[in-house]
Amino acid sequence: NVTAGSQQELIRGDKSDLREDIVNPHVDNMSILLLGVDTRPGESNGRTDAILVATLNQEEQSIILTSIPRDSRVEIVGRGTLDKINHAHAFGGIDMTIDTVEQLLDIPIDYFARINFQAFVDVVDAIDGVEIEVPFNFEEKDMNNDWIQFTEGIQHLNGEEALAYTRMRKHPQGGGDIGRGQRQQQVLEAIIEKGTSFSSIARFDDVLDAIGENLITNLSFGDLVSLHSYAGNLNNIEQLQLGGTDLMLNGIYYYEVDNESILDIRIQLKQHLDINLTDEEQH
Ligand code: C30
Repeated sequence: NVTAGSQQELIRGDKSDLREDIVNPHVDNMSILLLGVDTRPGESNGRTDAILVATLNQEEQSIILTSIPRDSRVEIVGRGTLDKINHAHAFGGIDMTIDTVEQLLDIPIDYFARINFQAFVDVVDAIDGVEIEVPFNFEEKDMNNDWIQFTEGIQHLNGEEALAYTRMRKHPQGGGDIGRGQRQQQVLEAIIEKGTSFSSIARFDDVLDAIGENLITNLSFGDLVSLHSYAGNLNNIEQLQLGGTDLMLNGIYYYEVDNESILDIRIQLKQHLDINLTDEEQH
């Protein structure tokens, strides 16, 4: 089994506790937790500032990208406390993050891919950049703290530019962290669509080699190859956001996720994964 990036097994093993059988990425509907961490070269662990769940439906050939705001106040599974969801990664790594996301959305998380800044830059550069519709003029810093200027309109972004675009949070028109989550979805969609344009598996192998330890995943190389061909027949990518409100508690900012929105997203994702709804969800 050829490895992709750095392989990491989960403590729970290959199968989510919410699954009867192991999921085969070549034929089954499945979910992938995509995590972007803010580690700079030489640093370990880091904070999961980008948290997205991708669900894939084989029959429809569709993907839903659900963005989970990093400040969402949820129960951290294994600690039993209400805290920001991105603290799960600091306390218990990917395992605790997956358990927490599974409880929040009530769906199995079958696979994960965690990347840092450098891997993100490498992925985007490996596909020769992405086309992004920039909504307004702004500037943001790159990894070396140099300013990058963004101009409204459809722009071609290289890896460094795409990273700065997905990090931008403080511009008055940018919608804060929620707007940032939408920009991450926008860029991910562009990556997935563009990713289909490089067809050679050898090239794909080079890309993964370059990313090396900056990508940590429990997907095998074969799984990634099958995802790549899946992307080639893709009909539709939909984006969902968790609704909620700002909350200040003891001087700390949280995003209080709206219960109706959670219920609504659970239903949509279960239907997309072809998982039975609970009695409550059916009514
Ligand atoms: C089939 C499919 C769907 C996938 C196949 C699998 C693969 C390989 C997919 C590849 C793509 C993946 C896995 C993507 C993961 C998700 C994404 C979109 C990641 C994006 C980039 C990334 C690696 C991490 C995200 C980093 C983010 C959003 C922010 C970190 C601000 C501080 C205090 C200030 C600071 C200020 C800014 C920009 N910064 O950046 O700078 O730490 O952000 O908000 O914490 O910091 O606030 O005030 O000090 O300057 O304003 P940050 P901050």
